[in-house]
Amino acid sequence: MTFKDQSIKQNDITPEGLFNDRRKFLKLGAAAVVANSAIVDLLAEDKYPTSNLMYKKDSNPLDLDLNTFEQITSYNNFYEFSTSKDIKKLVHTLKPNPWSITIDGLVDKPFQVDVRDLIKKFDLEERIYRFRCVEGWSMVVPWVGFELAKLIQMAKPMSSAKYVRFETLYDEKQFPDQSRGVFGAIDYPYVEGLRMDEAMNPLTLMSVGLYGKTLENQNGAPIRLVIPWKYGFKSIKSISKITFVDEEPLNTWQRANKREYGFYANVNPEVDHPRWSQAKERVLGKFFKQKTKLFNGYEKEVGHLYKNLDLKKFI
Ligand SMILES: Nc1nc2c(c(=O)[nH]1)N[C@H]1C(S)=C(S)[C@@H](COP(=O)(O)O)O[C@H]1N2
Ligand SMILES: [Mo]
Repeated sequence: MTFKDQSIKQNDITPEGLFNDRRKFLKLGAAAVVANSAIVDLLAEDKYPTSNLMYKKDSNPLDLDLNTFEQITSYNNFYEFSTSKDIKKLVHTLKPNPWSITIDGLVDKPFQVDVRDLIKKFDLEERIYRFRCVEGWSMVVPWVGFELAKLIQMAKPMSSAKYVRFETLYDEKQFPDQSRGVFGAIDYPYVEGLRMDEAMNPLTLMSVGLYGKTLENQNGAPIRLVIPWKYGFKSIKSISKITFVDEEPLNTWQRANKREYGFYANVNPEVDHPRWSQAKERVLGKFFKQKTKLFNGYEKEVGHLYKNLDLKKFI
């Protein structure tokens, strides 16, 4: 059994459990461990609970200052549990393993797969990205995942597929706020969407982990989207369905309040939200605000996608 298979089989064991049983972990295969510098770093520094993901490390060329694991996992938006930021204490009802995900719609190869099997099909990589919420806070996160483009290639979309629509699992037992129905904050299941070229952009990530280990429930376990140049609400959590469609999907926040939210949600310091200026942001853990950048600093990579779009109109 390869190290990768073994680590996936051991998903039921918490990373903390593995960490406490370090000798057992090391016995999984010295060669495999040595081959993975990220894991070696973690073991050497004793900094984080041991990873159960194997991935290629990001060299952090922009020299971004990472937020801590504690910060990233303790200040969250996840309305299926609560409108508060203290989601961590509520997420024990979410059971991310096993977890089935369906790929359907305008594709030649629709399929249904367990997330653990899906992960095995791709080489995972770390992506250190800025992450900016429309509420005016931001952070830098070392995500682990694979490019959405790779999954799209696997599904073989038809030429009529112009958009990709994502849905969070609907299960009132796992997500307590879903049962509040019309009295809840938003309609469920949570829905998001991307234009096909946005979905195919190499920055667009399907994330299955952060800081080297599988996602915490509060961050959208077991699989979530990460689109670093768009406001955080586009990065839909705990995905159970991905559908290829020919029309622009009506995403949850646009549906809730069309005046405040649109489909694109590109980070733009010059277009204010009715309740929040977008000119500046507070990085979690920092006292002074910093200037927000167009496309969250990823203009070089994604600016071309919006050459013919009025960014003031298409919010
Ligand atoms: N299903 C679902 N996905 C979601 C949300 C949510 O409430 N439900 N909140 C969004 C918002 S507003 C933000 S800012 C990010 C927060 O991600 P994080 O908690 O991992 O930082 O998740 C996004 N994805
Ligand atoms: Mo957000």
